[in-house]
Amino acid sequence: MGFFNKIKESLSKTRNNLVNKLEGIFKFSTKVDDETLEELEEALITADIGIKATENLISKLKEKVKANRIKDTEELKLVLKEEMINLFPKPSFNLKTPVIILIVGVNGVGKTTTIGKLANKLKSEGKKVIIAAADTFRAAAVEQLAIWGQRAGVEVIKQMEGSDPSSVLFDAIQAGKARRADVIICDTAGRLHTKRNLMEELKKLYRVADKEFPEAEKISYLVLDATTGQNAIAQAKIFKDAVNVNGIILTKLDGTAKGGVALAIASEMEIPVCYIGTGEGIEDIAEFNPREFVDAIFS
Ligand SMILES: Nc1nc2c(ncn2[C@@H]2O[C@H](COP(=O)(O)OP(=O)(O)OP(=O)(O)O)[C@@H](O)[C@H]2O)c(=O)[nH]1
Ligand SMILES: [Mg+2]
Repeated sequence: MGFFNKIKESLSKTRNNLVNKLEGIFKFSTKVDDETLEELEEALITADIGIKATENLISKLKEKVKANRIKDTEELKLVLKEEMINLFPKPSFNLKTPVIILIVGVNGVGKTTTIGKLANKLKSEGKKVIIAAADTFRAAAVEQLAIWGQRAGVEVIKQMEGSDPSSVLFDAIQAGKARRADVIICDTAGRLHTKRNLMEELKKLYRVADKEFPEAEKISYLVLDATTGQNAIAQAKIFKDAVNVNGIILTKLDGTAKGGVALAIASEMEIPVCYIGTGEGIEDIAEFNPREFVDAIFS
């Protein structure tokens, strides 16, 4: 299956959700009037696009309808697509190496799985990758990551369950330097005893990365689960306030009708979505491309 077709397939429920609503609006009339825009606004909000992104889109559409004298709903759809694409901050993919990538997010969103996929992808692009198993809190987390490391053919640096996460990252950095790794990807816990603990722990990992490998680039990706819809935004805000977040990885787009949340994230967080997860397999990750994403929703 081609790359675009795969994204399209994983977005099928999202597409049905949104497109059915749009068809419902456009069914009775192909004429664009105030009522059309009001119904469209409602449809977008209920398609998980969120209030802010929806208001943004509707106000742009109103301007365009007036300026370009848009009377036809087919034309309106095209403008809507373009404005959706414009909502996304541009992701940047010129990963400078060596780089330490911290993967953060609440429990169960897909951090460990994403690390397996990302390690595999970067390795296939010719990068030398090392993984740090710094989720030492959850039982079996290290073992789960070790299996992903095996699948990807990438070394996993680990310690005993319960050991200090920053000490695992420290070890991984030493290993990375010794083996001239391009990329060190660090797993983190999604849950500790309290939220404050978790953020303090993450801050400590950032400090260790800066101190032990100052010449390396540091990137942190926040992993969000698309199936949680608007709740993902709430999570993103908590992380963004506490630690530096450079990009978002939106997982589980397959099998959810809530893919529209990508637009909500784009306009509320002003953090680029960098990758999307489209399944549980090692190949089920793609660099996020706004046009491709919007095309897949509408096609
Ligand atoms: N369908 C689908 N499932 C996914 C995707 N990414 C992850 N999963 C599944 O989500 C579940 C949780 O994934 P993990 O990678 O263990 O999540 P985590 O964030 O590391 O969880 P904790 O370690 O408990 O914090 C697993 O069953 C994964 O297979 C995706 O893109 N699509
Ligand atoms: Mg995990």
